[in-house]
Amino acid sequence: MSEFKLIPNEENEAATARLLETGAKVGADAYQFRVKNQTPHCKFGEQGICCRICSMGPCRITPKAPRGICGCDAHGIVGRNFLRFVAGGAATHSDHGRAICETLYHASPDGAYHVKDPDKLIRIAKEWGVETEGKDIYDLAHEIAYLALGEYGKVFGVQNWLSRAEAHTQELWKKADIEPRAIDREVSCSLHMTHMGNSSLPEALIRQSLRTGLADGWGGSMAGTEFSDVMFGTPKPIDTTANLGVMNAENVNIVVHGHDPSLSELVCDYAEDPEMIALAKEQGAKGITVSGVCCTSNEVAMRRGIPMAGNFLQQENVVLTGACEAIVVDVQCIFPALGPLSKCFHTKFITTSPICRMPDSDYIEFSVGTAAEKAKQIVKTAVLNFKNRKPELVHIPQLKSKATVGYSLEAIKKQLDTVTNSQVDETGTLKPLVDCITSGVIRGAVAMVGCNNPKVRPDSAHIGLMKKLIANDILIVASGCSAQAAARVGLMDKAAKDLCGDGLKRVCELADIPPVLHMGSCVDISRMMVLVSDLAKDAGCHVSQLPVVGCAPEWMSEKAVSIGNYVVATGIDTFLGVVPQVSGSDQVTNLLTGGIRDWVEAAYTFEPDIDKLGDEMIERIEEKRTALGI
Ligand code: BF8
Ligand code: SF4
Repeated sequence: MSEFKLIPNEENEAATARLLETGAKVGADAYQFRVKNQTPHCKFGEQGICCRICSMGPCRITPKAPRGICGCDAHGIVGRNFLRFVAGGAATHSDHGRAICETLYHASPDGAYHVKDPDKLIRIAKEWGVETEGKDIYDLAHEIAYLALGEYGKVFGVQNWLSRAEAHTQELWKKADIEPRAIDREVSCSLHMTHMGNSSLPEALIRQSLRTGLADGWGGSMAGTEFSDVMFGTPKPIDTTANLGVMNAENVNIVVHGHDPSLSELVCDYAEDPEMIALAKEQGAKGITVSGVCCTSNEVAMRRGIPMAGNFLQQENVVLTGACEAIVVDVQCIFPALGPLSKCFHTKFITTSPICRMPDSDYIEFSVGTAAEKAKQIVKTAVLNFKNRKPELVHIPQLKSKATVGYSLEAIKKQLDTVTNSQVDETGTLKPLVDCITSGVIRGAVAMVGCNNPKVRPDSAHIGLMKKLIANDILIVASGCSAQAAARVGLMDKAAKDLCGDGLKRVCELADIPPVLHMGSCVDISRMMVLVSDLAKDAGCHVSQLPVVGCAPEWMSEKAVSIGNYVVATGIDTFLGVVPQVSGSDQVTNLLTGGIRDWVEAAYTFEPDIDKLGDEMIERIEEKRTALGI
């Protein structure tokens, strides 16, 4: 029997409880207390039947008041609220992607940002029909970045990257009239459709939700992923560590948090600068440790092996260690609570983006032109803050797991290639994976994604489901906070193969991979879309026929629902453990959980009982195998 053990949930929870004791000493607030104040939640909000899009309202639907003042019924209100939610998520991911394109547009050999993966840039240029012959790589980068920025407001036509999808998927999109046009247009059109006095027909609202989701996944998020790879390198398998124990009590601790690697990459660079390390030593520290929270952590872990301190619901914990000199944030998923919380400690809460301004923070605006100087200023601020630490408040839970991360699509194909020694072209093949699935050695795959959420015992659904799935020979690709949940407990340790069924275990051994593959941040779910499309092409079937499903058991953000929409619209059944705020309309619920299957050959399952959710996923995978005759 194997000695390998995951860190149990109880140990993580005990660590949090111990940190909250430190918090109590300094009068710190924490999400656990705020949840209590906010519970029970407003029933109208939970069901999606409160409308406040015009000032005749707010209107709330009850049996006695079945229509708002304008006459809109529950189905229209729920559908509009859902579409606005999706538009918020698509806008957020896509604007992140736009920032990456802008950074690439300004990349230069002697500037702060470079082209680290010229091959990938050339591949994209060829895909987009741009001449590459004899062009300086930076000229090409600027040309492609300009074209990519144009995708946000393109006058006519649909997103360039739709052509990466399997042919049948593209046909479905055309037939359902959900091919995304300009990214900004889809977001804008969603807001237009949901303005007072426009659409209240659920079918039209949900159709636009799918289209807007696709503008994210096959547009804005894909730009974020692809051009981050071009600038910072396409991830390859790399070893790192995860959980709060990656922080080091003897070092200056800088925690990077947010989503845009343009900031965190440079912070990591300067943290390695001998001048900064010498300064840290002068302050009495032994060195500098950078660790990450949320998706920015995924970005720098995958490309540089920077340790992962935790996911979304760990962000307050890193400050509660009393050993965090600076928590440096860019955009998205950042608790405004970090401002007041950091004031209870010596921690500097450094905001950097005009998109994310918060009270009680030190604002050091970061932009492409001043990136190097600002990154240095941030690192220096953290280092000089070491002497303000209060040793009596320092407690870092000694929990740490090993993890191998960085499985981009390119890396997965390469890894498979090393197993089979097959002759592959530069873009590789997934045929060995197809063979494993066809033969039944692996039953299928699940994309585990999304946040954690206090409505679910944090991370328990992610971990419980992953354990169940790998024991059933189902391979997992993970991203975002789900990936970090896995890494924190040890599921990305290659030794976790011992928790798999015999088939998956053998594959992990042969391919030298962990059973849960870290594919990156949430924008990197675009990698998964290309993965399933290529898998379908290599298997000679449609995406919707593959024994593959998606799952976000603890999701919380608008971005997560935008993701859900493009995953479903790509033909992948998607399982949610937190029910979206649509239960006030059976018409909208029925569309999402069934009706949209007529358009995209996939739909949602909402199931808060996590055990059942797991069973239903396994059942779906087996149904698909049976239908394929494998
Ligand atoms: O984009 S998984 S909590 S960190 S929204 Fe946020 Fe959710 Fe984490 Fe990354 Ni994604
Ligand atoms: Fe009420 Fe209609 Fe205005 Fe919504 S749009 S707040 S339902 S009057």
